[in-house]
Amino acid sequence: MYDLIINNIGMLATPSGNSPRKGNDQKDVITIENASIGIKDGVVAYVGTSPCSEDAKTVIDAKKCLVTPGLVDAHTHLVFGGFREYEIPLKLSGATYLEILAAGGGILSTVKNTREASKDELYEKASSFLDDMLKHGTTTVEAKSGYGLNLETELKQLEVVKLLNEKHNVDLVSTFMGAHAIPSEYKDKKEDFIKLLCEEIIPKVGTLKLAEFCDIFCETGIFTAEDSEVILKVAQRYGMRSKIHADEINPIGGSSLAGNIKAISAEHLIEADRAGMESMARGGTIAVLLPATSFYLAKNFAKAKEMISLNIPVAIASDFNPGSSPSFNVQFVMNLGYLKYGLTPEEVLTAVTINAACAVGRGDTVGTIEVGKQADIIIWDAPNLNYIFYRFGNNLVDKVIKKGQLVVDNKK
Ligand code: IZC
Ligand code: ZN
Repeated sequence: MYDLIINNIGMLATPSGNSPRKGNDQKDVITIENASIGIKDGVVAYVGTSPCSEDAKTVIDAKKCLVTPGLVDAHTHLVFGGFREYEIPLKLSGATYLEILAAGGGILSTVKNTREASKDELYEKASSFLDDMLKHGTTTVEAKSGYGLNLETELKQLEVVKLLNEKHNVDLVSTFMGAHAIPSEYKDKKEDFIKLLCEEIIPKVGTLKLAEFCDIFCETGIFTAEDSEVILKVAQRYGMRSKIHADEINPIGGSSLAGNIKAISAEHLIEADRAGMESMARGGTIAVLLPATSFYLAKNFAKAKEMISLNIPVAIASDFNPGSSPSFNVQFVMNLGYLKYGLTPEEVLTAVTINAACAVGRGDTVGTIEVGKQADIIIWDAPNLNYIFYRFGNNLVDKVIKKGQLVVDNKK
């Protein structure tokens, strides 16, 4: 007796296993026609071609449509105050992302808004984003802090993530990113800010167990690769695994460092060079690529195919944030993965499911549809996998099942 059965699946498409898929294995997606799935206690209990005939509390007819694992968004800055549409005229008059930041705008304007917002306001705002993300098929979301840049507001952001994880249907994974910018009160005193991070904020976040990962913005004018190593090593001592925003605008050593310290992931990598990629391949670091940011900032696109050819597992995520990627639509970044990186639909599906899950330490529980895995499943308004890359710009998700419960029914 299952709790939920999905019958009449036209095409089930899923990667397999619990580990990041690299090289030729990135495109190794299993497809089953005329499939059925049985779910018990929130977990997949049967996958195969014979229709589940047993009684179940709920039976869903997939009407010959595509079914995939729920999407994992491995890189977001979910919790923030305010928005930044005021930057549009600045950008139109030629100001770059780093120039807006250097003038006290960009991240620093979001820091001001996030410091001023109450915990309840931040919670309600992020919770409504998660509602919409779920309707677009996203069932697990990584969320970075980094709009506090002081103890009080970093903790406020991380506590909001913790609460959302307890209350919302979407699963959250928490990353501490206090090293996201130099706050204005530490302008020209970067060393003092690093001291604050290492001696006060990281120990507190670690002791309170508010984050699984520590990330840092390794970029010109922000943190060098040397700063990054110091900060990430302190965070490691407090149990946080390393992630790095690397080579987004300028390649200053972030990807090489990521491989050297065996970071779980390096993210962006728009300008990563061959040496950096080779270091990542040696270190087993997952590339988390963010094509909506390239699109929105009118920058180059990361060399995803080269990374796959070097046996680096590639994940793709939204980078949802109020500045460089104000969209959380993972379907759109999937489209860009095909159109701009030149990846196959199978490589992209792997990038937003199992590889993304592994990039946030969830490869054992989500990212594939297999017996024993958490039942996070999308029924698409699409007959096959190619179709969702073809009909770009539309929400093609019909239903979402999260931990075995039907939580989204977009056509109802
Ligand atoms: O708020 O601009 N790149 N951090 C690094 C961001 C983008 C988020 C932001
Ligand atoms: Zn980011």
